[in-house]
Amino acid sequence: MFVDSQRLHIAVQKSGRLADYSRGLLRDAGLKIQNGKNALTARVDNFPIDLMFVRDDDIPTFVADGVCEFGMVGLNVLEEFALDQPEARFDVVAPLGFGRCALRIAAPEAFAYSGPEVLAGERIATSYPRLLKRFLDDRGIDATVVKMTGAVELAPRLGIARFVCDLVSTGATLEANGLVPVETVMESEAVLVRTRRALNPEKQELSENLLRRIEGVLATQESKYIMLNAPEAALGQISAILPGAEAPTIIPLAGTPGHFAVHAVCKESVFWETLQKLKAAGASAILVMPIEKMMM
Ligand code: PRT
Ligand code: ZN
Repeated sequence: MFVDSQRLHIAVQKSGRLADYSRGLLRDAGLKIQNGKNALTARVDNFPIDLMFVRDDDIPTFVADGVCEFGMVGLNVLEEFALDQPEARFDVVAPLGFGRCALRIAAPEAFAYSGPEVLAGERIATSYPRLLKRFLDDRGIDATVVKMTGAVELAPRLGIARFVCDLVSTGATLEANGLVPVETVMESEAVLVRTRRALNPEKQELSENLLRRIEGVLATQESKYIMLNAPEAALGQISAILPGAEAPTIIPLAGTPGHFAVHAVCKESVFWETLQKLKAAGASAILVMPIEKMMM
């Protein structure tokens, strides 16, 4: 693959569960990505950045080798790679909030599972042998790890292993195969990973700009702007309920002494329950608005 050393390179999954989210996040960060879904690379029009579309399994290698300065990949893939290559030079810079799943050990429905010690002497099929081995070693359990590259959930039916250790999101796949999750090996989501290799000053500046933009997008995804009215006596309680808000703005309401408008940026999810609590505390005319852009 030809790599232009003057440009910054971001490795994203070509197709699969992370592909659309990864491109979407970069677009939201203001990168104008040229089209061409089947291409190996795409140029960004408004920055000296190229995207590389690859298998997710190759992303840690590309970033560690410095072929790509950044990558977006599941923490599960990254940690499995890191256990194999402890010298690999990369840092996780930010969790990205998509691709959430958990690597879980599952047992046949009929199995009376009482704790990890029952796994001793058993066979467990997985695509994540190092993560599983670490889990077992940490607990002093000696089991046989059977590596499979896909269709792990079929292993018990095929007689390859009694247990499986696989990624789970909804749990439907396990259930359809008569398996129940019994242990969580790790929680995972997509992360932004960055090479530890030194960058030249221009690339360094660009990469900081990119990071600030991505952080801005991530912050706005959860954040909401809340406006409400409240009597003076309720202001303390209301400020305490507002999720993730620092120092709300409090403005006197014209013509209604003792009443105030409260404006706040909430950096955590605002649920219906939150609104009910605010109302119960004395708030009225509560408005929750999305935030389009934010830079702290
Ligand atoms: O082609 P390439 O190698 O790039 O892709 P891939 O096929 O290896 O990966 P892909 O696209 O399937 O997954 C990419 C990443 O998405 C994973 O590394 C995880 O970080 C994340 N992710 C999130 C998942 C899931 N959720 C998930 N549910 N990856 C896989 N699954 C599979 C799981 O293996 C099982 O087969 O979905 C099934 C279970 O799903 P539920 O909903 O039935 O529980
Ligand atoms: Zn893969």
